Amino acid sequence: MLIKTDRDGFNHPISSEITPQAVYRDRRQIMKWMATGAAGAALASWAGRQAMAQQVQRPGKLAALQAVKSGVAGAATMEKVTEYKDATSYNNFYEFGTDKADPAKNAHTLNTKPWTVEVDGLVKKPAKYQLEDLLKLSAQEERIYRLRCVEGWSMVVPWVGYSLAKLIERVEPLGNAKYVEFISQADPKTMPFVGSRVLDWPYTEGLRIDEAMNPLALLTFGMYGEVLPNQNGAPVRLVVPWKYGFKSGKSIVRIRFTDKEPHTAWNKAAQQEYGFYSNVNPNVDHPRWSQATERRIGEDGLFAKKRKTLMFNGYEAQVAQLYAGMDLKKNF
Ligand SMILES: Nc1nc2c(c(=O)[nH]1)N[C@H]1C(S)=C(S)[C@@H](COP(=O)(O)O)O[C@H]1N2
Ligand SMILES: [Mo]
Repeated sequence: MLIKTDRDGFNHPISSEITPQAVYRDRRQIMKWMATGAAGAALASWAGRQAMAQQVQRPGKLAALQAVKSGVAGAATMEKVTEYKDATSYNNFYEFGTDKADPAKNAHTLNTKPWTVEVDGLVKKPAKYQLEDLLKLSAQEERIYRLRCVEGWSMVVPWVGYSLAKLIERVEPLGNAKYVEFISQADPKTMPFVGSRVLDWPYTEGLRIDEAMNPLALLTFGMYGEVLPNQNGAPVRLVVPWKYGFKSGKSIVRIRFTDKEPHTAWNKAAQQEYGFYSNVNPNVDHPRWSQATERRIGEDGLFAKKRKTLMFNGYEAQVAQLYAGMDLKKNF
């Protein structure tokens, strides 16, 4: 099979790779079936990779969001996908409360229609995108990424979206644009905890422009083959898989290009605890706890053995070069 890779590392999937929603199967079932078959080990492992690449069962709760399998390097971890019910009931979305169960309980008030994302600042072509137009800007890809929260839990989710780089290229950043700021919706009428004093609203996050251009940084519209549930940041969020979860802003309404490092919500709330970079790094402790291990939600019970956290959350091969020569203890 021939896949063309362009200079940015994007692979353009051919049509036969488009995953029909109907063929999603449970991975364990397929593995069991393969173990009892007569297939040779090599064939089984090849088939296993194919099977795991499309293991996701569509939950059937929200509108379907068709996607092609991503060809971006590192975009499909082989790990077991977190159950939909776990990924959608244990969340951080402080606009809807600080308890992990709050977003699932409260985020039904979020109003996602209509939704506009303003892209402005140091760009040649600033624009206001209606969600529908943003969705159409590039083909939707499925990417199975780990996401690790700074508090120590992690999950593996089949996200649907496209590289943020596609949008960035479209608006043509000016030469002095060095950073990208992501601003979340802050509507006290529909978000009950906006106005509470835990954070400075709106929730803001930021990336250096070369980080934002890395093909792994995903502008995300869906998960598990469907549009995002409100508690996971509908209708559009970021997923930056090599950074702690809080860098992945939810329900984004504005993307702004700047020449100065943007202030970020968590950095403003606790400067010594949350730096601008916030790369997943098992060797750099949070001031109040170790970051060396993690628990997978839904899978690891409270007393189960924890798993080792990987450098850059396992995406070292794809992103380490962004930080060459930087002291990652200082730039935490
Ligand atoms: N607007 C907004 N975005 C946010 C947050 C938030 O409170 N508000 N929490 C962050 C944190 S701390 C994490 S771990 C992830 C959680 O994403 P998930 O609920 O899809 O797991 O969202 C991030 N994005
Ligand atoms: Mo988090």
